[in-house]
Formats: sequence, C-alpha cells, structure tokens
Amino acid sequence: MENIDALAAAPPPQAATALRYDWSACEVEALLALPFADLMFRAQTAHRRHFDASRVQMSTLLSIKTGGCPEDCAYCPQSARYDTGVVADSPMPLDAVLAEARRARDAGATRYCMGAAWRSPKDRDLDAVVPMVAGVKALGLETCATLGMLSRPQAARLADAGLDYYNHNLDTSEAFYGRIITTRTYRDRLETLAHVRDAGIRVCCGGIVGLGESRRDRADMIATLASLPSHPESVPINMLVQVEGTPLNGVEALDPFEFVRTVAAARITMPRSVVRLSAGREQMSDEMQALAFLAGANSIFVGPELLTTPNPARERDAALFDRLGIRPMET
Ligand code: SAM
Ligand code: DTB
Ligand code: SF4
Repeated sequence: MENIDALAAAPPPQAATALRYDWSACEVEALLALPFADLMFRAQTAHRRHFDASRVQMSTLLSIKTGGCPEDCAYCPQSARYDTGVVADSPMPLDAVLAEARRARDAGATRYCMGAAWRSPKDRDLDAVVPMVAGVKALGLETCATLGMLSRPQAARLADAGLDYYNHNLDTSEAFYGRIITTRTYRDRLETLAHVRDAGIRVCCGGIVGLGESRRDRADMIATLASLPSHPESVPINMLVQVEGTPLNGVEALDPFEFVRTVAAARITMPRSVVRLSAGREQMSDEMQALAFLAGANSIFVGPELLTTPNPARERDAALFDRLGIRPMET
C-alpha cells in the first residue's frame, strides 16, 4: 500500500496532469482510507482543475419499458423474480416518450436518459428505440439509453440513430459481483462497454454502493473503471435504494461518509469524467448531498422519479442549489 502522506499531498494546481489508466485496487483503497479532509482536498483539487465546481449537469430519466426483467440483480425492483409491486409494462409509445422529453427540456434538463428493463434488447425492441433516440435528439437534448447488454451491430445501430451516451454499469467489484447477479457475467458487461465504445458512443458506467460490499470491493470497482481503455465520460455512483421484496432489502446501510469517499475516489482517478450523484438522493440529507458535490460529483438526475423509485422533488433540488450557489452546467 502507498504511503498515505504521499497520497494526501496534492500536486500543485498548475502541474501537468496526465490521465492515468493504471490505478490499482490497493492505491484506490489507500485513497479511500485517507483522513477525510485530505481526501476531500485531493478531490477538490482534481475537480477544479477540470470543471467549474459550482456547476452541476442535470439529466432526466424515463423508464420506457418497466418491470418484468428476467435478470436476478439482487438490488433491482424490476426483476420479475422478486415480488416488489412493480408491474411489468409494455414499451412506451413514441409520442409519449417525446412529450416527456419536451417537458424535461423545458424544465432545464440537458440530457435525456431512456431506461428499459431488458436483459438485452431484441432487434425489434431497437426498432422502437431508434426513433425515440432520433426524436429526443431533434428536441436539442443529449441522448442516453440504458437497455441492457448490446451486441456490436446493435451498438452501431444506436450510434447511427444519434445516441450520445450509453449507460451500462459494472455495479460492483468482479469479486463481489457473483453475490449480486448470477444471470450474466462481469465479462459480459465489459464486452458491452467495448461494443459501445467502439461504436463511437460515449460511455456512462459506474456502480452501486451499499450492497453489503467491502471497502476493498469499492476500491476494486473504481480501479476497474479507471483502467478501462478510456475513462467513462460519465460515472454514476448510485447509493442502493432498498426496495421491499428484493434480496438486498434490509442490508446494513452504508456510512454516508463512505459514500462520499467513493465519490471522491471516482473524481480523483477519473478527473475529466462527469461523476453523477445518481440513485439514492431522496434518502440523503441536504448536507450529505453537499458533501458529495464537494467530493466532485457534478451531475444529478432531476425529476420526481428515477425508473421506479422516488427522486427529490424539483423544488427541493432548486432550494438546495440555491443554498449552495450551484448553477446548471452549460453543455
Ligand atoms: N436493464 C438495464 C441494465 O441493467 O443494464 C438498464 C436499467 S438498470 C435499472 C440500470 C442501473 O440502475 C443498474 O445497473 C443499477 O446500477 C441501477 N439500479 C437499479 N436498481 C437500483 C437500486 N435499487 N438502487 C440503486 N441503483 C439501482
Ligand atoms: C444509473 O446508474 N442509475 C440510474 C440510471 N443509471 C439508469 C437508475 C437508477 C435506478 C434506481 C432504481 C429504480 O428507480 O428503479
Ligand atoms: Fe433487469 Fe437491469 Fe434490473 Fe438487472 S438492473 S433486473 S438487468 S432492469
């Protein structure tokens, strides 16, 4: 493990900083173990080198196909294997998706993310998604989708439709992964990410914390993300939203400071990426969110719902931004 004092010493603000792709889990674990003030200083230094620290990007999420998913992701209310009260729905019609996107744009969102509870889309599913991507883009929004695993030709098709970002998370460390999902492998995920990247679509890839994983698992996940062939342009850090009926309901809650530390480690290791304070904000205090922004988070989902679970009301977010002097990021 690296000397902690050496890690705490931030490089001078003007130092040239090449991006690194060789972070080891040990190094990231040492970052996570720093005194909180030192870790935050490192994160702030990295953040301010690349971003305006008072700007936060806002995305809106829409579930275009809810529930009934065949996968067994232990955190997810949309798996057909768990009795969570989420009703399996058919895909949303195009006009309804576009009407929602228009509303999101008018409310200030700059990116629109369409999520579907699929293991992987069938080609006929993509027949429906392609005009949604094109239509949302025509409204002047950045487009993002999260539809499960993609083959190489499917990724190319979405790129042709104008998809800007694809979200596909590693979720956790490779070692812990088998405790959370058994119906697809870590390698499957890495393969989809390669297909997306090779198609020229920007990658949105992060994970969930609070699954019962160890600090080492969190370090391993961050090191894996930071060692991809290029850093994901967008890195969502989700705090588990516990949902009754899922196997992870009732798991011991993660210390909020440990969540903030994970955000800081993502910021330090992937300094040019947008780090998203993603699921779990509804359950966080304003103070915890403020710490996450200080740790380098600079994107959120806005709107009252994520895919199936609640997100803070717009008024609460507006009041928090106002109190913190945060303004929307210009894209
Ligand atoms: N079905 C697709 C897939 O799994 O790739 C796309 C949608 S899936 C809901 C997208 C991501 O949402 C998951 O990878 C996971 O990181 C996150 N997620 C799902 N349920 C969650 C929960 N209860 N709390 C926090 N994050 C969650
Ligand atoms: C991501 O990393 N988090 C978002 C988005 N990508 C698709 C999803 C969060 C889902 C939270 C549980 C739900 O609302 O169903
Ligand atoms: Fe299905 Fe995605 Fe939920 Fe897993 S996370 S059960 S793949 S919707």
